Amino acid sequence: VRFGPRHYGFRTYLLQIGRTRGLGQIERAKARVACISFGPKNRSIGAAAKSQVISNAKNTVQGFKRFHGRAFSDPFVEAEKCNLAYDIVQLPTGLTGIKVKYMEEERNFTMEQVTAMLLSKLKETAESVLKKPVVDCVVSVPCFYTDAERRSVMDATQIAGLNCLRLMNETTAVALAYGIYKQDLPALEEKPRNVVFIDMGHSSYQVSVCAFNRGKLKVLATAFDTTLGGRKFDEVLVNHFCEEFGKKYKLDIKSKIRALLRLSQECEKLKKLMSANASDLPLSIECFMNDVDVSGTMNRGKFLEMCDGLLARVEPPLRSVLEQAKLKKEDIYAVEIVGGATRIPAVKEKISRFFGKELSTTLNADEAVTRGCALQCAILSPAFKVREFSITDVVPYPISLRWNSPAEEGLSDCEVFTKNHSAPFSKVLTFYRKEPFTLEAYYSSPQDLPYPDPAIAQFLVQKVTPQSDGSSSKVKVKVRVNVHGIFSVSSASLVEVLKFEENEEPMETDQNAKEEEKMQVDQEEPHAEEQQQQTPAENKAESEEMETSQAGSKDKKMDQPPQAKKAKVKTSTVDLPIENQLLWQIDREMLNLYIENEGKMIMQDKLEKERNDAKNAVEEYVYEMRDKLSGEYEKFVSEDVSMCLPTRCLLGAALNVLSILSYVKNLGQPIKMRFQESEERPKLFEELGKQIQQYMKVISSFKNKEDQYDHLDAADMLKVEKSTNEAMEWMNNRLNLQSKQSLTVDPVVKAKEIEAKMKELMSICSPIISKPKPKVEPPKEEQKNAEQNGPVDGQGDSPGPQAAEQGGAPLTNAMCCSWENRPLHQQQVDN
Ligand SMILES: *[C@@H]1O[C@H](CO)[C@@H](O)[C@H](O)[C@H]1NC(C)=O
Ligand SMILES: *[C@@H]1O[C@H](CO)[C@@H](O)[C@H](O)[C@H]1NC(C)=O
Ligand SMILES: *[C@@H]1O[C@H](CO)[C@@H](O)[C@H](O)[C@H]1NC(C)=O
Ligand SMILES: *[C@@H]1O[C@H](CO)[C@@H](O)[C@H](O)[C@H]1NC(C)=O
Ligand SMILES: CC(=O)N[C@H]1CO[C@H](CO)[C@@H](O)[C@@H]1O
Repeated sequence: VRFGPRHYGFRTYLLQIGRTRGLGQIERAKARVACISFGPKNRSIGAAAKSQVISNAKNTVQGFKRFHGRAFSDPFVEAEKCNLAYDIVQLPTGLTGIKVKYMEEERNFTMEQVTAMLLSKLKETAESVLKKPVVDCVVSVPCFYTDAERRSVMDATQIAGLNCLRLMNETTAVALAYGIYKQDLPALEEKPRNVVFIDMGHSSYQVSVCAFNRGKLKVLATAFDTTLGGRKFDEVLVNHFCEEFGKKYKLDIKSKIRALLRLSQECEKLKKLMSANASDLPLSIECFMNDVDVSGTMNRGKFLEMCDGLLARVEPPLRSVLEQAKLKKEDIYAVEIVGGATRIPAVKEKISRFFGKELSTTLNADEAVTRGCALQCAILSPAFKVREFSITDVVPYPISLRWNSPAEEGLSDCEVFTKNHSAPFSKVLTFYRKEPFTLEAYYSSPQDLPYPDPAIAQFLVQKVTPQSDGSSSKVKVKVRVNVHGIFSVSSASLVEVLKFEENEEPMETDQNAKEEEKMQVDQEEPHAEEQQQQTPAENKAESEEMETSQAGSKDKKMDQPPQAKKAKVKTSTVDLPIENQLLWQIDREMLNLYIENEGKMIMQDKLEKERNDAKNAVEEYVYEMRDKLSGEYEKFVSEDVSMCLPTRCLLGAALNVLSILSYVKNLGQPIKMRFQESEERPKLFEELGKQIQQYMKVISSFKNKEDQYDHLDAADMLKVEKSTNEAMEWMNNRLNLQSKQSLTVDPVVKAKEIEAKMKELMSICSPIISKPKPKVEPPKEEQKNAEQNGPVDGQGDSPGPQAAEQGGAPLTNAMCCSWENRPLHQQQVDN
């Protein structure tokens, strides 16, 4: 899932296993528009909602991704508020929510709930395409998302009943989509290939530089402008025309949200036209406001002048990634661009000029991110066999811990993850304490943060006690940035020094050996340790362990806390509980409530859809019947049923459509049945007649002692004769009665009965008369037949079943191999 832009919507790829081919194929399912419209009886999600953007403007929400994990008082939210057609509100938690009228009631929804609505719809779409339950997903987010935003998206996936295997940075997803198919990447020991990825989408601009080796990608640096995107370019046009039309037609466009929305839509179209056409282009809207038609013109040159300020913002992130990664322009192998707004010629030109290079567009501009997510999902899912591809990402903002230091009588802090530190990653820190303590995590360079609050969370390490001699205990704390890019204090343990020495159980020695290696770091500095006991606040990063997100290690559950440290000789460790207070975290109880509510809303939509479908069915039925009653059904109508059929307006007012449907069907059904019976009856009687004739012929041939039947048993043939005569009598009788029956009443014999009669006759007669002649000396003709139908020699050229299978699937085998031994060929996926 690309947690994505507004216009191209919420795109999704579904992975399907080609069962017969044993190969994972990426198939594009439906692109979903990230739009939800709330109605009096149901919600519309996706394209259905987009059509209501103007007609139901106040209750149709889109472009809400940016509010995830944001307080209502956030200046960013404040600034966005006036551009929205729908209302946003401050929720009791302080977060931003949306306010809509749904089911005739004012309702406030959290952002997590709104996104969950989209995800639920996606889940449903996926399930109906795959015809099986879908639970796992990979969701992309902008690489600049902070912890609060990431957690908010994670919660949304939970509300939708999905299990998010990984939140993936959009930039990284693009890099994966690029790298996994490349056959010619440098070997592991060679110098990596550096590629810059540039993604300018609807609302933001992200740049990353990645180093590729065979089967491996490492993000070296990322940079971004969180508000530069296609939307800003549209705004320039909108503002221009608001001003121009304001003067020319004396209209205050910004006061009317509908007019503004229509103008925005037109400006977006105009912008796209200008990307392809440099001449003067018109923009005109009929009945725009107060019944006034408006029109104006624009051309690329003029537009570019107006966008000067925006275009100047293209370069800085490019420069930043090179600086951070310590690369020169010559070190860059290729510059790949994706995202809708990179179609703007001036943007492309700026980038190309900066790198002094032609830009590559090997990736699909709109779908590369989703494709990357789909691939990552395949890598993480045990159901697929995909080439190993390891991804190392970077931490975009430095993260520090702060704690109260009793010894120093104040706050101490330490930067645990520097900017562009590898991720996912965990570190173990050691503290010396006598009582529970709190660690406060925060982003340490707030000036770089596109988010107003640098706080991440507070972690209270509980149950810390002094050692038995009263001195400080050693507490090991594990901190990590997980696969989702979310920071946590994942575990803490108290190391107790035991008074006695004892041999460990043999099973544990392996792990102990490792443990001791790490511990030696401490033991090397015994003085320091003593000192630390006096100044308990001292800490140091004692060991660092890289967590690689290996493609091959699907079995490893990355998100699980590491196993508790095993005791080493002379010490034992006790796990300590950690209580965390995350910024803006939804508590479990609320989450459960949201899950329940989403379920209810899904049910309501289903009910409404059923009701609506039934209503349509009634209408369709009634109109079809009306036509036919005066047409082909006319002869079959006994009473004036047409008078009883409800009219369209009656239907409109009908509350219980389902009962109406059954009512009208009761009226219409007999007529329809009579008609259908009268269509089928003659055909079936004809068939039965033919069958009877055939048996009569055999009977007479047998009686004439013809060669062909002289092997048949006389008693059996008597049975055949009896059944055939009986069937003929039955048929004549029914034909006779039916011919006297009026068409306006039910027929004396139904098609089903004729069919049954025929079956009965055949079941008695056919086995008898088709008994094969005993084979004394089979005639030549029969022998030929036997040859053709007999087992086929696999070596031969004859198109036997085996050969057909091979002939039909030479490609299949080739693809199977290629999937298992090397990645899919690009073409296979593009197809
Ligand atoms: C919601 O209901 C309205 C009619 O009540 C219908 O037109 C619309 O298609 C429904 N939306 C969905 C998504 O079923
Ligand atoms: C929605 O939020 C607004 C603003 O906080 C509040 O005034 C209103 O009462 C809330 N409505 C509901 C239905 O909770
Ligand atoms: C550009 O637009 C103008 C005005 O609509 C039109 O006459 C012209 O044919 C277009 N040129 C191209 C290359 O599409
Ligand atoms: C990208 O995602 C990873 C998680 O895989 C996260 O640790 C990292 O901070 C993100 N990187 C950037 C540049 O945002
Ligand atoms: C490991 C690494 O690449 N570190 C770099 C991260 O970015 C800063 C600049 O912001 C560089 O100075 C570091 O060398």
